[in-house]
Amino acid sequence: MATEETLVLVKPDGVARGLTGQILARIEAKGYEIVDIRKLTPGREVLAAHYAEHESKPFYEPLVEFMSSGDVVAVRVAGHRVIEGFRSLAGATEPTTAAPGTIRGDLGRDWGLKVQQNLVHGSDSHESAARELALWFS
Ligand code: DAT
Ligand code: MG
Repeated sequence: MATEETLVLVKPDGVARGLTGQILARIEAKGYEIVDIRKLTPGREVLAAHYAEHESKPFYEPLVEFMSSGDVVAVRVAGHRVIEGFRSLAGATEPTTAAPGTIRGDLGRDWGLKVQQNLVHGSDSHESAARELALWFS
């Protein structure tokens, strides 16, 4: 059986705040493997494809604007049940209520903006992981 893989993004807030290393360290400390990694400022095209499910939502424009505002670090991470495992490491979407011990709970906060800046993205299913890895590592 092939090892499961997920896409992790350290978002522009994480990169700008100098938290990339801490976030990668948590992934490695958990025992997952960093298979590939790249730093880039994503264009609207990749973000529109990445966030297609949110197109009709009120936070969509602010989300695309935020995600294209600076460098992100895209990471291909491997391990048994890593999709679910990284979502657990990341914590809930809202950093205010994300559990302490999680990346968003420990390192994130609400800045009162139109979009939540919550440091990381992690694929939410096998289908999303396959689609997103193809998008960011093609
Ligand atoms: P997640 O990143 O936890 O999978 P999501 O896919 O529902 O969350 O949303 C994508 C991103 O959009 C999320 O990380 C932060 C932002 N976001 C989601 N819901 C929001 C809301 N109600 N208000 C502001 N920003 C939101
Ligand atoms: Mg999501």
